[in-house]
Amino acid sequence: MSLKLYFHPLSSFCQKVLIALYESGTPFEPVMVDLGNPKEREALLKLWPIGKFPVLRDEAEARTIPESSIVIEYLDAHYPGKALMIPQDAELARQVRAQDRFMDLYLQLPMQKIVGDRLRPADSKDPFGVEEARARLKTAYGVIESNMAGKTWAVGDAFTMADCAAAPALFYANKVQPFGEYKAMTRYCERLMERPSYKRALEEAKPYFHLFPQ
Ligand SMILES: N[C@@H](CCC(=O)N[C@@H](CS)C(=O)NCC(=O)O)C(=O)O
Repeated sequence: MSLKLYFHPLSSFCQKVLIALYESGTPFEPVMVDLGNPKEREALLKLWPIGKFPVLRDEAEARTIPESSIVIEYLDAHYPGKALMIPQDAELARQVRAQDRFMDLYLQLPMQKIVGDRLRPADSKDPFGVEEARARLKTAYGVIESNMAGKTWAVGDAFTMADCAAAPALFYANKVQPFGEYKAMTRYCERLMERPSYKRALEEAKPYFHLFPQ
């Protein structure tokens, strides 16, 4: 098989790409990476020295593609399946990319900061950084709440890369900082969790949920 996805089922950025792959139905070989396993970590670092996943390897073209959004762009451009995650209309595509950046930078990253802090040793915590992350999440929640009022998906009428990014980011963000009164965002998250592509990614992540620091 030409496409290999280096990933872990629990990882939110990996789930973002899995959703796109399940939406398009593009065949790929999943290569699960346990970062706690020195050999597997080494293999990932060889592919992508930054050591973060997901990473897509296209053996047929001898190309290595890191970065979740770029992987989705690559799949749409080179292996289009039954659904495109980036619309062909240039203005809609811009809106999708803008929402995708928003979900990654202002939801995923602060959520990761809070989760990451829970995994730090007791004498290396960063309470100031965590407070900053919580404030950023609250602001992001307000923005999403107004964006999602009266809407089904983040941009236009179709499910796009913006929704791929939003699904795992919202799922985990709600665990570290519950949505509370944000009704439109709560309903959006529920819709995302019912979407078959994300349902499948979540099912596959379930065996690893115990690794998520509560
Ligand atoms: N900007 C990257 C972020 C990827 C990322 O942060 N992945 C996390 C898992 S969700 C990771 O690899 N963490 C392991 C580490 O940082 O060592 C993307 O969009 O793919």
